[in-house]
Amino acid sequence: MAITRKTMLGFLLVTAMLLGGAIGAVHKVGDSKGWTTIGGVDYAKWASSKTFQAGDALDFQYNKDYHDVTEVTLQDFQSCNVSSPAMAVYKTGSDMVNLTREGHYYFICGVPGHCQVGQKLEILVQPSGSLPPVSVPTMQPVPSPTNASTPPAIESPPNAAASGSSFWIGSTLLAFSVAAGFAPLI
Ligand SMILES: [Cu+2]
Repeated sequence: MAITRKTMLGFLLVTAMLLGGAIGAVHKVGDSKGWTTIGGVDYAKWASSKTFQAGDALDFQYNKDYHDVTEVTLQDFQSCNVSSPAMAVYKTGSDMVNLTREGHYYFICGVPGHCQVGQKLEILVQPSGSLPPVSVPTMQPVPSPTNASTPPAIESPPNAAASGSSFWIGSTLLAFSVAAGFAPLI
């Protein structure tokens, strides 16, 4: 019982750590307004209100008939230039862009005129904690659950005490019922 609980606790801790490190946060660009030219969304302000880490993702939600997501260089970002080959273009209207590395990312809308009116997003991605390589985080969480699982071993005595007391109560009840059963005979 105690071993099963410890094993499960350790497994959950490791899983949580791996998920936390591998998947990261998803940031919906522009929040409820999405990726648009409508409503004068200030994407620089939006970005400055967030913290981006390697492993996070950007969720671009937009009408694909009117917009796209074009990843460009700093130079093309500053000049709103969509004519040179882009680093990446997303067009589905619901695009998840994984921020796999730290550093700057630059996105603009490739539809003429949209970048100029503010549909442009610069992201600075911070390193994800102190665990950049994939193989290291899988090794490091292992000692923690072992340490963390030491306290739960204390749970065993209370369980034993509980089952002991219930046995005692059971015996007492049995004794009473036996006594009650024999009472008429006495
Ligand atoms: Cu657009």
